[in-house]
Amino acid sequence: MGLTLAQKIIKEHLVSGEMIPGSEISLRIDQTLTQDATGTMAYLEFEAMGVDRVKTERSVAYIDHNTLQSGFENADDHRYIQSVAKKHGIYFSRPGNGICHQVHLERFGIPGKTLIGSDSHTPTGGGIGMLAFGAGGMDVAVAMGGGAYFITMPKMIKVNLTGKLRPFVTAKDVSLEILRILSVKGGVGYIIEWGGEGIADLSVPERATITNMGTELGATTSIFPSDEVTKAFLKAEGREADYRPLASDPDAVYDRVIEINLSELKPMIACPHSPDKVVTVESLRGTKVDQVCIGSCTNSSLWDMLKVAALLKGKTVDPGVSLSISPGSRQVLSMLADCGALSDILASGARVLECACGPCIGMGFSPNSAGVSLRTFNRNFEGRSGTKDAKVYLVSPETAVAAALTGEITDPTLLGTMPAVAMPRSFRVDDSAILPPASLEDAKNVEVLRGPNIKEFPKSYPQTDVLTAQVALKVGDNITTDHIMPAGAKILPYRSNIPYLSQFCFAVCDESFSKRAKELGQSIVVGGSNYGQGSSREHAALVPLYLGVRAVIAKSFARIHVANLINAGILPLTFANPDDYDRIEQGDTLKLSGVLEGMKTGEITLADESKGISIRLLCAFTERQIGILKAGGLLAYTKEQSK
Ligand code: MIC
Ligand code: SF4
Repeated sequence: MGLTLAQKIIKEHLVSGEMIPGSEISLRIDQTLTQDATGTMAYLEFEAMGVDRVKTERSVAYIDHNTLQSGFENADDHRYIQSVAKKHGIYFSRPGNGICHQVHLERFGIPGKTLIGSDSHTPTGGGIGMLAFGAGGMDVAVAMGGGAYFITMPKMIKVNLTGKLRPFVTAKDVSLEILRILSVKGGVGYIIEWGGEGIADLSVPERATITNMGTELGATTSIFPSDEVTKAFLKAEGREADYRPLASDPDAVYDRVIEINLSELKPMIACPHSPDKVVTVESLRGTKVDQVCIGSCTNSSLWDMLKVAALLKGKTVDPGVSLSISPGSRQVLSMLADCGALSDILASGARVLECACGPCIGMGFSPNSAGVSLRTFNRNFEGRSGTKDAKVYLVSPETAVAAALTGEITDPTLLGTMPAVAMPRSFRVDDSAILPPASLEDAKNVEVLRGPNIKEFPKSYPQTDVLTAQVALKVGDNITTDHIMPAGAKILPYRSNIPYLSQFCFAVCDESFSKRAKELGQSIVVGGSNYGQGSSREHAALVPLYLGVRAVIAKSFARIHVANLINAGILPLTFANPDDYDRIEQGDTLKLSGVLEGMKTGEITLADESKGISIRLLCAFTERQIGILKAGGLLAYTKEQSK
């Protein structure tokens, strides 16, 4: 039986386990990336492991999230990351150089390699044929130290593309279409491989838009083959030597095959507040728009920006709309400047922001009260923009421009003829904003610079056999890590200050949670299905840990978050009968007993002492995970193991 492309790369990198879907495997990791919002914590964890120099082929630290310096915190954290990178063998991409995923694709991504990044959109690398995963900072720290990365062996979905995209219909519309088909839960437990004759016309940045948003499906990762298109992209980056053709075997077997005919696709739009609430743009025609934001790791490539510039050329943004454009990297921005496209953008009245995440993570550009914002980003979770009652829609760059010019949601095909856009054959390569690490010899003298914003890591708790605690919070389905630990300009600077962050934990759902959890001392959170979807931020586990959350009981969990809970030593359990979710109320006192044995047998009984009922809970931990939970988290476990 033939193998899929992902299975081939897994096989090449397999350290332990068997490639049987559902069982735990571990992989050798060739490359890692971090960004600044998760990086500070990841490098503190790396330092705690006591490894001198990274053991990966390439590790890169990017600064792209916390670029608004309204106090010393971000600047201090950036200095810390820069110095720690220099000392330990990590490349450092300076602020302004671009969004991690865009720059990594341009300068470091290599087909067939494995990559993990402390950011959930790391699967962007799948656009170039990498097997790339989003992970918690602690897992990235372990990989930098030479440790393997553990995942559950996924099943395989193949998406077969036929036909050809029509003008004004884009890769983003393909992403939205697959979200419409599969929902934000539909990819959980799967790797999504894209193939079929339709991929031949998709450039690497377009493929990367699609693999980027595979994250919103909950997929383990997404990947495209490495072919002539990949080769041309690498050549344009002056990296043809990194090319390697890769494809799945003709007789590879998939668990599910989905067909999409590109010729039939229409411009699509995701409505508030979930990336899978997808309808056609046409159906919302005429809705008034206050703000349009173009950029983010999903849609900020040169190809996207050149199309935007061509559509804006000679036109002016509607007076009722504020338009922001953030090119994904310095390479993209400088090439826009070189060819004059930047002038077309500026002349239209757009506000050009720096090459960073910016509005996507609420770092400025929050919409007006109850404002309608159309964004080319990948997430529109409630409150993420910084304005709680804003209505954020996700669209392609073409649909974004149509709204910016008309002031309302407009099907871009109504704009007339799509201007011809030519991509250069080679890109402007300037790596001066990527600082290489110190040599082994010099590294000894590099001082790691720590600012006062770096506070202690929260205390963790080895698992006990009995746990009695109150339900401090009960939440519904699809709770995102933006609910658990919000981001945004006001909070993000404190990603290395867990005590400060803890005030905002779950604030989107219940502002009194933080105080209540602290007063309870130890508590349990109850959730619905797909609990913890979205970001890879381990803060969504570390902050609850700090507040005394000892277990989360949910109908089901998102992949990265459940790994982060285990790494933090918090017990994730699921209901054997999902209807039992309805029987528990916030404030109930729950007693878990026989936990240590139950972690092995896979079943733990819970007594709801307030209701006088008992409920069956399930878990499926591997021996390693049991070891981590018993030790009180991955850091404690790693220390124990190295004794
Ligand atoms: C996001 O898009 O939510 C982020 C900010 O990039 C996160 C990482 C973080 O919370 O720092 C992600 O996607 O993992
Ligand atoms: Fe940055 Fe947004 Fe991409 Fe996250 S999704 S990495 S915040 S651009």
